[in-house]
Amino acid sequence: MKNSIHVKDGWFFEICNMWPGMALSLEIENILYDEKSLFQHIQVFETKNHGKMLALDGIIQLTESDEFSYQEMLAHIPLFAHPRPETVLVIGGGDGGILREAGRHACVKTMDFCEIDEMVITVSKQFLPDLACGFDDPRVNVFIRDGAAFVREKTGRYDVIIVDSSDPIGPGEVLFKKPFYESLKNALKPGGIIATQGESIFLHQDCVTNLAKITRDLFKQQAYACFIVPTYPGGNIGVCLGSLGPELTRPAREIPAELQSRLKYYTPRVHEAAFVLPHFAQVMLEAL
Ligand code: SPD
Repeated sequence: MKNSIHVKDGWFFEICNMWPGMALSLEIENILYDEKSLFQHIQVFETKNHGKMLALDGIIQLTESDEFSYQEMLAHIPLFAHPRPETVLVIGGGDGGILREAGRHACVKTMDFCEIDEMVITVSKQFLPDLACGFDDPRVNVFIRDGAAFVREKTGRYDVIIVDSSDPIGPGEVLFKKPFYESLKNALKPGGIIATQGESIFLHQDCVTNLAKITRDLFKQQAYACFIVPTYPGGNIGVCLGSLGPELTRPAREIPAELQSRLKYYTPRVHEAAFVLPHFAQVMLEAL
């Protein structure tokens, strides 16, 4: 097994100053990939019990055992809240999982995809084919660029924009700032919706309240949903949403039975339930 700063005695440790005093560990069997790209340290592990795992700069992005929860919720909440999403932009998420989910919507005609780090796509195609299959969809147009710069150039172009960022440290930092959200809003068609990776309501309260404030200032409607992902710190993560029109907290369309049968986490009831927050979080976000 190759040496890595995040691996000791056969265990991977996610240790990050965003959640001081705790670590998340998974037992691993092998390091399949361990290289630095121009932007970040990319690692793929074979874990003992959770399938393959992708980590960027030592932070778990996904494991094969529970990735469905994150990809389905980040993609299907905004896509089902929109009455007819035809043009979609996905920023970040070079593994392809969000594209895989967005592609399940027959009404979607084009999916622009912008990722700063081409090596994440290459590595995912090699090691994570069940996610990277998202790139096989002929409706996908791939742009290898800084997502903030890409979206700045677009006006009134998209029905739904999904931002699958890493944490606000390193290349993802700019994706948590107000100017980026102003660009996202400007890139939406009338009635459009944005959904962004919203960190944990338990562990990253400054980040969550900051995103809620930004979206509240800019959008007609704003909401925060949270859900379970066992292999993220605290076992949960959220989505921050802004809408120029449609109600966010319930689906605007029925889910086709065939599509529902292929999903493991998202249902219309789970969509609505994800916005029902614990009391401390409700108070925190209402106090803004
Ligand atoms: N704290 C980790 C957040 C990871 C968000 N991005 C995951 C990428 C999966 N498509």
